[in-house]
Amino acid sequence: MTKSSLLLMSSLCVLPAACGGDDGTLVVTIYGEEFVEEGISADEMDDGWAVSFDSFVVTVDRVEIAGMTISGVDPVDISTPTNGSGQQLSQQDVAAGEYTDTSYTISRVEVAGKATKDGVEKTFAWDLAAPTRYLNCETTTVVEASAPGTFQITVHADHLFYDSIVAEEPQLFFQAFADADSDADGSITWEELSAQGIGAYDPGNADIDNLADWVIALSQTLGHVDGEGHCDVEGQV
Ligand SMILES: [Ca+2]
Repeated sequence: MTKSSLLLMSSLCVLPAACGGDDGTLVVTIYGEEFVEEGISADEMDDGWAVSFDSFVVTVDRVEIAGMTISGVDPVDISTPTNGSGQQLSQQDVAAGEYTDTSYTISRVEVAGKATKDGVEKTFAWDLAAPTRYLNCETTTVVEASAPGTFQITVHADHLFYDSIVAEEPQLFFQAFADADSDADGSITWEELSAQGIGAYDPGNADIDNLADWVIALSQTLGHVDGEGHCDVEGQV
């Protein structure tokens, strides 16, 4: 084989599907880490509230990977314990190769749970329907004929309690949400969040003046890949 033909082959194989190699299995999963499955302990929060989730239902759409678009995925309750494996969204046969430039949409997050501190309990059930596109995700998914590849959408639930949208190392607080329970019936309703200002929370340049819009904005920071991998974010797509 001549040197030039070798070069030609290697350049063609930049696109995995063009390599003509074996197929492998690509599995797409979603995982909420221990924060969703087990809750966020008082030690992990910065104001001593402990948060746990009764349900954390995420609707994923338009997963683009390996030249495919996976749509119509059923919503998944990621609060179901999985011992670290997450839950499967899809399984497909694809050409073996290394895949980058992945993206996906989280179109809805429905979260219900409670927070406790010093014998006080506050419940919440919020429907966060703020479609968010996560793209240019920082990960490489390797699919081999002999070994399946996994692309994990990782949901960082603790971000819902950040005290800043822009800080490098925000703190985790629940007190402002607890204080929003204006009728003191133990349930923090969406109407109560909408009526409450954001206090000392830092919205950066975002035009946010109530806790409902605040938690919507934070819900658009939940999506990651393969643990700590970041993606670019486009809101309201
Ligand atoms: Ca209330």
